Amino acid sequence: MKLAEDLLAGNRRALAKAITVVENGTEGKKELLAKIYPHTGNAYVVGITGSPGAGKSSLVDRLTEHIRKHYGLTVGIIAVDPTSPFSGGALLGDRIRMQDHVLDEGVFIRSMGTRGSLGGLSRATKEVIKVLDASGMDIILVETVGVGQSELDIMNAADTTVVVLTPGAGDIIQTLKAGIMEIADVFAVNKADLEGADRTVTEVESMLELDKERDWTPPVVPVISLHNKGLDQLYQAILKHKEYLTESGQLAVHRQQRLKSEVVEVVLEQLKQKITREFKESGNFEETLEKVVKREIDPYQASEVILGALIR
Ligand SMILES: Nc1nc2c(ncn2[C@@H]2O[C@H](COP(=O)(O)OP(=O)(O)OP(=O)(O)O)[C@@H](O)[C@H]2O)c(=O)[nH]1
Ligand SMILES: [Mg+2]
Repeated sequence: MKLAEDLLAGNRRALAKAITVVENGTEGKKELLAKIYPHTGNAYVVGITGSPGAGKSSLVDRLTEHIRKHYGLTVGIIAVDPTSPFSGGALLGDRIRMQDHVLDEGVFIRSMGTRGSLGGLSRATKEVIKVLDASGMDIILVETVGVGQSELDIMNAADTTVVVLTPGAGDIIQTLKAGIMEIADVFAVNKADLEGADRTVTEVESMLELDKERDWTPPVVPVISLHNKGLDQLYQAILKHKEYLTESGQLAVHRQQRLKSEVVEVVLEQLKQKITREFKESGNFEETLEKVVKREIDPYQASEVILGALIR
């Protein structure tokens, strides 16, 4: 398969095309994923999440530049926007901010919208991660706004999760409500040029102190994306977490667990597709549904008829 070969050789156009193929589920997706899969597992995936407007995109942009300049590593960026129906090269806001990277061969940016299904978005994100990984990206940054379950699912694909907060108690409360406080491996208090940043750092630190059970205490790093401040401290905190995961053996364990549950996810997804397909093709299914409507059989009995037909 030429696309897979070109991608593995590091060709950028092939990379862009491959992402479109896995995202749209077009023909060749399964073959492509099968070909590239043995070449995945090398990239380190960092999730960046936080409330709307916390400065995630700015931070991803600045951090990418920092990593390129000082460490020479290649960086793949996936900006996931669950509120946007659009996918493709880059969304407008990101395009403006990220234009500096356009000429940098070591950076690849891709924005993803929902295209109708939130669950599908998290699946597609995981596949785009594999494509970037196989293309040889050293680090993959996944930005998503932390507001709901599907975003939590997306962050589940990350080795290290950075939660971005801003000064002021309101942001901590919002983050707590969204359930993303507990998924943080590292906290970045962005916009530390604004008033109250020190207090926010202290507040988060004392919250973390209450939980003495954990053997990794997330560092809280003040950052000013706007002025390129704190970027190396943040990067070092990410590396430290990576080192902790590696040395404790958890990195391997987490990755294995993720892959195993991914298989279940894919099986369920395929089953769903198969059922939907058969529903459309077979009159029997319609008949079964009608029986439920007429209260001749109940939904459980109907599901047994349908599942029975599937494994026939
Ligand atoms: N004062 C200050 N403003 C910042 C800083 N970083 C980002 N901003 C501003 O915060 C606003 C939001 O930044 P974004 O990077 O778009 O935030 P985001 O979290 O990606 O936003 P969404 O993706 O829409 O949720 C912009 O106006 C930025 O200029 C900072 O360090 N200090
Ligand atoms: Mg953003």
